[in-house]
Amino acid sequence: MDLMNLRVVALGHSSAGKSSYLAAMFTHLAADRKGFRLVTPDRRTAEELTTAGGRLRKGVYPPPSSRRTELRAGLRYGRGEVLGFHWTDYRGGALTSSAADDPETAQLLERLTDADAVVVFADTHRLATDPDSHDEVRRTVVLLHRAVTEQPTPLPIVLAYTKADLVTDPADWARARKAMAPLEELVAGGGRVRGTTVAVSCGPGPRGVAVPVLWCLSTLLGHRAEELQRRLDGAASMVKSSRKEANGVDSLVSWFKGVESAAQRLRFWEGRVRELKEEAAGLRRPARKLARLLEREQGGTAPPTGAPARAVNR
Ligand SMILES: Nc1nc2c(ncn2[C@@H]2O[C@H](COP(=O)(O)OP(=O)(O)OP(=O)(O)O)[C@@H](O)[C@H]2O)c(=O)[nH]1
Ligand SMILES: [Mg+2]
Repeated sequence: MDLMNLRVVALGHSSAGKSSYLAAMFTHLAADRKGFRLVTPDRRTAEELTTAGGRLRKGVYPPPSSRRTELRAGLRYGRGEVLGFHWTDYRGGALTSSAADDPETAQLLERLTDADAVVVFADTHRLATDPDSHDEVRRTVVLLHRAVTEQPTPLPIVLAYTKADLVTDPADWARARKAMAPLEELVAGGGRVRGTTVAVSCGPGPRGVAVPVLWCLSTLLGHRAEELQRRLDGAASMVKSSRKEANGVDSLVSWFKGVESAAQRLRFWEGRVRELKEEAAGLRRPARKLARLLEREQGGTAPPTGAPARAVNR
């Protein structure tokens, strides 16, 4: 995993709200959020997204495009860039056609197996009102299962219920979440997945827009910190064993045989421990702050449980 080149794949059917989300999310995070800020090297993309984001806040949505949306962005903390990621969204058709018929589907399958994180966009309103949308859920679950089992580390997956502002009736939420039950199980199941669910609204009074991307980035930063700790433990044990073996006789014998001596190994591993400690120390503060920002952004964004109002027995 390369923290500066993370690959985030967005999945969602046509008109699920992927492009609106990207504009709302970018606009929200391009402003300073507790010391973090999203930046993109591509000035034109930044302008387009913030213009679209400004229109969204006035209730003007982008026209449905069915075009793939991409974004390369970096997350800054203070003046340093902590993470860099590449966001690619896949339109609906790629989810339902077969890899043999559609090159975009074949590419999606490939991208999913080497994705560092996945965000699934589900149109809450459509799920509650259109039974046809339920088949697409099954297809997405199959694709994700495949991606998850081929991943070396647990995969961050966010299930984003979009257009949450349109769904106010708890019974509609109950229907939508029932349709998504297989995905919710996958996301909540732990094991090979680090998942969460969030209700997102992109229009005036945006809600939950930072959660999908921050969840992915914060989880991946945590993975990297764990990986560094494992490497550090390994290097420290090499230092210990080389130190035990390093003595005058070993140096002489090694020199004579023309092999690396324990003293040389010791110097190498001591250097490695220093490097790893430095890297781990550099990540610690941003990782803690990012987790705190995520927690703040996540407040009140859990999708309603949709439990129908219970009749009161007297
Ligand atoms: N009320 C409401 N409508 C939304 C929201 N997000 C998207 N929409 C509506 O859904 C339509 C499609 O949204 P897009 O963001 O273009 O969806 P998409 O997933 O990018 O669609 P394709 O690119 O065609 O696959 C918009 O034109 C809006 O009408 C939201 O948060 N609230
Ligand atoms: Mg789009």
